[in-house]
Amino acid sequence: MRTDIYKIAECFQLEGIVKNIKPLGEGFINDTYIIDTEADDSPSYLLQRKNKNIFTDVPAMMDNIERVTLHLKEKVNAKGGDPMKEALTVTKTKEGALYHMDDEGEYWAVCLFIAGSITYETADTPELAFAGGKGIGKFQCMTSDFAGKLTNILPGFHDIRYRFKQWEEVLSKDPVGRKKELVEEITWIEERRTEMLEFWEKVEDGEIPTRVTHNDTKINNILFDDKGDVLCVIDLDTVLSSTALNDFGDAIRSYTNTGLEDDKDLEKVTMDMEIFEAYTKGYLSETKSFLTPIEIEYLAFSAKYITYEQVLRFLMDYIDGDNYYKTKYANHNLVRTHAQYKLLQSIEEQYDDMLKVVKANLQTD
Ligand code: GN1
Ligand code: MG
Repeated sequence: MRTDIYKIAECFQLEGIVKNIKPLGEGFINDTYIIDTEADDSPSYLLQRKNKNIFTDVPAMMDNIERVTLHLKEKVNAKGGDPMKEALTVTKTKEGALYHMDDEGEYWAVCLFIAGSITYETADTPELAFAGGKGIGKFQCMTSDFAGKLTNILPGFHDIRYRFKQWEEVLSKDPVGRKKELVEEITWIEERRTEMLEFWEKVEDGEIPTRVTHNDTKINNILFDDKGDVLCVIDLDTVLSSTALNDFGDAIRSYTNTGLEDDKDLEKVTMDMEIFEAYTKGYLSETKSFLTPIEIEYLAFSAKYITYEQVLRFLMDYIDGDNYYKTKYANHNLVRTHAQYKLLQSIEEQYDDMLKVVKANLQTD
């Protein structure tokens, strides 16, 4: 293990001498390590083994990331900001490539660790939620004039029509015989199918515009400085061209949950209205000048849409025999399904108030 990971790090253009490499975090998808270097003034780096089962075109993914980060750096430069802190920097291999493929065909990539940056696992104060909303809002504002075309490396990612296709296949195969115990859960999905498809049709026919989207807008994908201001958005693996609403909805799904994504105690899981309000305020402060009326109209709905999709994805993976998400115990994906469904219900109950909050935050200050 030691030699392998150190050998891989050596393939990249790192400043300074590598001191140690340690695993970092518990992502469901990639394996992440932090590389510390000897000298005090040489930077640390993040090394990741990209999950090639999920990211089936890592070269295209890295190319998307490089193009978006270069665009962000231009914007930061134009404002007189610090492009090394306010945008992610991809560290190339010694051969100048954006990734390294090891002897086993695994893909590795490195980016600069932004010194002094702080991350939070949960957005438990309105101030933090406001800052997070501003962070994603800024990202979307800075990329709103991105002219290039991003490769769609995750076809159908937040596309509910595509998810229903996967859903039907999994249900008809029922590979591990779990379907029979899930009559109620399957109804949760089916009774909302039309509502979700009606929304997605507006994206398909272009009524809802397509922009650069991040697609994983949890608070721990935002770096803050020591004053609590947003530096930049990280984990750009899933940058795609899609609707900005996905990013808003996914942030609400993760920020506002008063419980855990896999909470066994469903009493703890609700949508926190105060956090919703703060995130929306922060987000709209950066985006209301360019979002179109239909995007604003569907902002609150996107929280239902993405949370519903997550219920569907966890349940589908459970029926499929747990092949997509890493699980820690036998029915982990079912526990996740129930917890996300409880969150969805809480969003549905508070939906009218959510619409009011969006409206109230559109006024120009
Ligand atoms: C996955 O591994 P992580 O937390 O970055 C997933 C997201 C899900 C999330 C659920 C590429 O993200 O879409 O919402 O788990 N990413 C991918 O926690 O499928
Ligand atoms: Mg991610």
